[in-house]
Amino acid sequence: MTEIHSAWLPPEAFRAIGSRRVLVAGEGPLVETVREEVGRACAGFGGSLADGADLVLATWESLPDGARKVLDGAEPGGDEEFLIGRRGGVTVVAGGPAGVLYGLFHVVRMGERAFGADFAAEPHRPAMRRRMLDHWDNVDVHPVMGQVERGYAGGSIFWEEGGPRGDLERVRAYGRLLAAVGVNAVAVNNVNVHATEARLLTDRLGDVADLAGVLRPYGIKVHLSVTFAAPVVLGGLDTADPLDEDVRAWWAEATHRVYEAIPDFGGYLVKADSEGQPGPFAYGRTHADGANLLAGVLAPYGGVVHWRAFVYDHRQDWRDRSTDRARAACDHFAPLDGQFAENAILQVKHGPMDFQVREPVSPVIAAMPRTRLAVELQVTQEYTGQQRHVCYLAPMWREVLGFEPWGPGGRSVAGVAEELVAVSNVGADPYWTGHPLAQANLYAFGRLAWDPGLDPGEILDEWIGLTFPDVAERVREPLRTIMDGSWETYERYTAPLGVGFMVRPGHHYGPDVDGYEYTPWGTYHFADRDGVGVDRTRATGTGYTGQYPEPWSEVYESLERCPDELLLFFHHVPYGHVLKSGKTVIQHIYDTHFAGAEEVAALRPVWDGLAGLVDPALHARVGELLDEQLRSAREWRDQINTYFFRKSGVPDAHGRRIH
Ligand code: GCV
Repeated sequence: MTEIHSAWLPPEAFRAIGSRRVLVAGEGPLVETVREEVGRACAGFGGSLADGADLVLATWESLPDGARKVLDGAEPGGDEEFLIGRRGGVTVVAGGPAGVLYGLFHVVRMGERAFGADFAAEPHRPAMRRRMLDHWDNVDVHPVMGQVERGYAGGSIFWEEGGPRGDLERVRAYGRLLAAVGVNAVAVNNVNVHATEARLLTDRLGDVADLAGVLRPYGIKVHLSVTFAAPVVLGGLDTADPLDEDVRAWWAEATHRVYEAIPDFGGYLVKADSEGQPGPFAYGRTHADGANLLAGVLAPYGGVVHWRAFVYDHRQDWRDRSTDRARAACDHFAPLDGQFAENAILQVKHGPMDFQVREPVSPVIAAMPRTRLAVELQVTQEYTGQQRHVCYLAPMWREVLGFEPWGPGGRSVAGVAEELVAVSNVGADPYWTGHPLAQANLYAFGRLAWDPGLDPGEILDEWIGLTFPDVAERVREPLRTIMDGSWETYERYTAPLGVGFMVRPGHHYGPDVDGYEYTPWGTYHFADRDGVGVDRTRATGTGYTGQYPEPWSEVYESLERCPDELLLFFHHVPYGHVLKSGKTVIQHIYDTHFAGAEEVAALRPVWDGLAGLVDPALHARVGELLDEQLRSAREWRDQINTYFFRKSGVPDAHGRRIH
């Protein structure tokens, strides 16, 4: 067992509730969880769980008449919705069972404000129907990827060396943290499904049921990544053809057994025909055929299949300039719009490539109006510093969710997507996330999935207030300084102007400008002595810009109109090309890389100033990581600047040291 860090739910965060007289009314496991939480808080802070003179937390059916009046006769909404209001010294929260749970944590976030001046009843409901974390956790330790693929926080909280980790207390604590930010679904194994993991669907199902049992009281459903080849590798059939009757019967039987073991099982998650995973292409079938097979067997039980759109050729020839990985998802899936079953959800990475620090929004999001979509984010920091660098990602996610694919005033990504999914950054590390400050990313993901309109700075403030309740006012400004702009700082010292992928192949940490340039992965920058960038225009390039509706198809096509930060994603330009900022591309590269590394150097003294305010072990951990971040940022600065200086021969206008 590892020590469990309280993250954003330290006992102190419950003081306002725990020092009051609280009534919890209603039945069922979720309301029981609320009762337990309030009971524990009251035991700690002198309140009582009984009469509700200060706070009522109740399901609609159990709401006492007096309390109902406080809510001004508002009508009940869905299971996850709640209303909160305050009148005459009583705060009332009422909703469906999940709504009461979310309402409790809302009151925790409000703290004393929940018990101050009266306020009229306000409804709260999640913007996204499903708010889900995908764990890329392996049951067996994978020889290359380890226990958790792209995991930077130690082992898995679910699995260890071939079996369940067995620390269900930790899983329960995880569920509690997730419920507090509104997450309601978790996929418990890697989308790359290897031999042992495949068996979670059959003879190892009991291990999944154990996790479901622990997460259920927090309103979290368990989902499972399955291999499309399961009928062959587990069932002994000679085909996994989605249109074959025996294949369908096998999946139907397997799914029936899953629901016998886990009646509220969420569904399957599938990575098919992608990076070596099996899929319907082997049988000449489409991805809609594949997804609909699984949707069909899940439908009787209310389950869903999440089918990933991350499909591209990872064995392409770098000499072939016509193949463009960015195009692949749209090329594969847009023609299938309207063909997916009602309970099939297409899970689309937010950008067309792979979670780079800066990408345009995936064109798939606008291209499939008749398909249910989940947008996938990456909380685990594969390409954003691997939880050794501070990189608060909420500002990036907010931009993605607020992007309007049909132009200003049109629907936003948040309005198109039904669900928000993210790859979790959690592991067996005592701080959950390796870097203690990376907890803020997990927190922000849940909050944005609930309300994509939230301001990232306010989310950060909220997280600071909950995580460091005793010293919040003293640590707030320093933490804002360190975290608020950290995504843009990270962008400055890594790959420039949206070009992406200048990381070391394989592990993806640290710079390697040409690391992927001559590989089959389709991630190129095409730098030569004259210029850099990928021509994705319709006029002279791969035609990718044509996958967007107007106005973006025109904006991105145009060298003049394309936003600076995405210039090299869409265009190949000479080093002397002048950006909207007035700088040349080469000078921009030098300036941002010097600036980014300097910004990182300024963080350590700010953090040092928090010594004595935060837990010493946490203080030491972050200090060490900031040192590594600075070392790495300088390495990035020097490799990128040197590379482009040597290619271009253009000196830095300010004569700074380039090697
Ligand atoms: C789980 C990237 C990562 C892989 C990951 C893949 C995916 O390529 O590097 O580790 O595989 O994305 O999203 O499926």
